[in-house]
Amino acid sequence: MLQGALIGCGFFARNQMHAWNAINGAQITAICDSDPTRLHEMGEMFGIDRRYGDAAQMLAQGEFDFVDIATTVGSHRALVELAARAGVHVICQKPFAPSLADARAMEQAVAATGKVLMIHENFRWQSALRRVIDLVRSNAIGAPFFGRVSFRSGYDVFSGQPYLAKGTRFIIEDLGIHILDVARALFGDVTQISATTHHINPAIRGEDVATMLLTHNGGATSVVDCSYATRRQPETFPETLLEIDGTHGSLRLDAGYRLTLCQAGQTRQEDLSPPCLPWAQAPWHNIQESVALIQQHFVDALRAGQAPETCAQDNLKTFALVEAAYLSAQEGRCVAIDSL
Ligand code: NAD
Ligand code: 89V
Repeated sequence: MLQGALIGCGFFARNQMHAWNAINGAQITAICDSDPTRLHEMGEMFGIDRRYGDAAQMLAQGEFDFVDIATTVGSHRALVELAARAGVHVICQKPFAPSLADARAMEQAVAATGKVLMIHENFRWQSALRRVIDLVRSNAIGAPFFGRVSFRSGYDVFSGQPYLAKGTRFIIEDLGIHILDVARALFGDVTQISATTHHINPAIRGEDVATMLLTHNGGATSVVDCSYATRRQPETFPETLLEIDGTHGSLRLDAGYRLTLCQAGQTRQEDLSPPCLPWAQAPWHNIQESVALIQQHFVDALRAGQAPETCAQDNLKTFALVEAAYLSAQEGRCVAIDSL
């Protein structure tokens, strides 16, 4: 049984702790938060007695195989480098880092120890999206030449995550990063990107709408569009909707997790509604299920000695798209990814 320690006992970490409780092959035996109230609440909720206000002190006491970093992005580099010095595997929440240079340094720090750094990039593990990724990868519609990966909502994310309203960057860094990663999972790596952004909600600082055009290595073109300024019915938070055209068919993932697959002249529909795990709550159950799936994937990969799908080396490519999208929107030009 792998022994893990959690750093960061905030809004999202509760999902991670619920998920760890049901993971085969790993358990969380200590927790850390610099905020004593949050540390106490999490410790009581999950019956964890080893509690620390300081991550260095926790790691110095050892006995861990991995750490799960569930803090916001500003602390990721320092905590990942601390974990590297302690010689443990790391699973770290998205966004990877404040900058590409930080992300590259973090990747190198852990790689030098021979341990694994995986970014908790969970959207590609949502069961509805995973079904479509598997279909595309198994050539069910031939070679994809067009894709739209779309997340549009008016849901109030700021009440649960107030920091999202305060940063100069918002939707590409926080949510677009997931949607760009899904585009990579579906269509492969990206050679160039063009982006526009809008700032609609006056109560927040950053951009809340982004529209991105991607050219993929394999030849597909995709549109990745994200909005938290869209008043729509049905409200689809937090669903990612898909339109994919391939040389031999097409796929649509519409609101309500409804899949339509057209192949070989036939049309088939599937209900891809995710399960609502016992500790989950709609509408977040879709994301919560993916947390359980990605954490199991992390443990399975460690035990098999294999690189997890969203290992640091892989997630650097998604993170580069975030940086490139901001550069493109700022300078009004298409950005080649290998120029970063
Ligand atoms: P939060 O602010 O609610 O919680 C972060 C916690 O970390 C706080 O309790 C804070 O006191 C603690 N912390 C910060 N620095 C620390 C340090 N150096 N040592 C110990 N404790 C420290 O944030 P959140 O909303 O839970 O978000 C955390 C991360 O999860 C973010 O990176 C966010 O983007 C990500 N997130 C991911 C998803 C997803 O679906 N993957 C969803 C929501 C949030
Ligand atoms: O997944 C996330 O990173 C969240 C949310 C879904 C609200 O954008 O911050």
